Amino acid sequence: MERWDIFCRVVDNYGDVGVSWRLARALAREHRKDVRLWLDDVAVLARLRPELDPGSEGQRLEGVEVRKLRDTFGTEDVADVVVETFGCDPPDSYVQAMVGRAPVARWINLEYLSAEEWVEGSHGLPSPNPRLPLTKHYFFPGFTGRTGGLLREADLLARRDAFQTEPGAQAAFWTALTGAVPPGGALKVSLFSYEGAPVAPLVAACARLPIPVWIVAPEGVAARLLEAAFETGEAERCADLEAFVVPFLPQDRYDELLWACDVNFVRGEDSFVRAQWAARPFVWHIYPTEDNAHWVKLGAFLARYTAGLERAHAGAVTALWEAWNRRDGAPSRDAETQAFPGAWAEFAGRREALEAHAGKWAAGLALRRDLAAAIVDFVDNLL
Ligand code: TRH
Repeated sequence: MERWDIFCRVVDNYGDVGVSWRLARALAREHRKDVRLWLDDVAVLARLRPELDPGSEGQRLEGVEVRKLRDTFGTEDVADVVVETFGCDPPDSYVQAMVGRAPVARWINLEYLSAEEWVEGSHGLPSPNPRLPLTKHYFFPGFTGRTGGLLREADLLARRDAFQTEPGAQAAFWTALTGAVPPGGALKVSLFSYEGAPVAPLVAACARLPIPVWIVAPEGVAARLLEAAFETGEAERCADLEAFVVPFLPQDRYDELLWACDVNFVRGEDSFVRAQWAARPFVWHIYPTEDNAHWVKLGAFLARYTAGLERAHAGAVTALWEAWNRRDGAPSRDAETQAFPGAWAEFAGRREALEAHAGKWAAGLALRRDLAAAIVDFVDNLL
């Protein structure tokens, strides 16, 4: 069995680990690789996979050997394929040990996801190590055939379709999650965001819709913003508006929340991709970067995502995404409060067309090879 070592150092939040775990599991489960996932902070993965012991130095889950990162490695430790995620660099002693290994290990850097054009030109490029006789190859996820594609488990879309076409499965999910089943015709909204998201204006705008609305936020930033919206009186509970803060979900159950809702507010990288596979309208809170480069990333994805949409629908998506990411530069609270309801009402009012588009978008992406298959193929061709 080919040995793969995947290294991940937690920057912050959950996405680095969320993506690394998905890749490790797919390689073990679908490509029969002998995979070790080296994490500097196992506790973060244990949040997504509560079966894991956060304090363990080594444990197995779904065919993956989850290891706490250490400093010392020898040549015999070096795998056939080494994947560093998001440029995290394996430990120095591991890189040194790679020099002595024959045949030389194939070394991949799995980069962050972006819809920007330049990614296609950079995907697969070699980068010789400046000091050692080693070469690392850059592997970029993406939305086109000239990138590494997106993580997508082999059974994901079949499980999604079974859930979304089976009212009993949805009722069971809602009952287990909230103790109740949403009223017929209710608009179900999931919330996962960074600080600064205009959650209070969203809740106030939901209360103005002529239909029942259920808002569900797993514990974290969005849940705190949701509770604050009511505590500050910016939003009032009313007969047709239910808001639930639920425990942070195991990663595979979070997919079910995305499948069960009508609109999903997601963030970062992994939930952003999972919302696309859910084939439901979604709003992306992009990870803000100091240099404001995230606006370019947001615009690049919106351009691809809205290309197939009627202009009016595309405008509604763009307006809500920009308001959610405060493109208008965090206007004064009253301006934002006025602007938001309009953007939300426009978006919510076009839900049927946007859901059809979301289904087409997911189906289009699913025509491409998934990222795990692509990375296996890529390293096989390096031999
Ligand atoms: O947590 P994030 O903000 O992670 C971010 C991104 O990865 C970003 O690219 C990176 O630069 C930054 O970290 C450092 O968002 P993301 O990527 O969606 O990861 C969240 C993970 O948590 C994802 O795998 C889904 C999972 N999740 C659950 O398992 N249960 C839950 O209840 C929720 C809300 C999320």
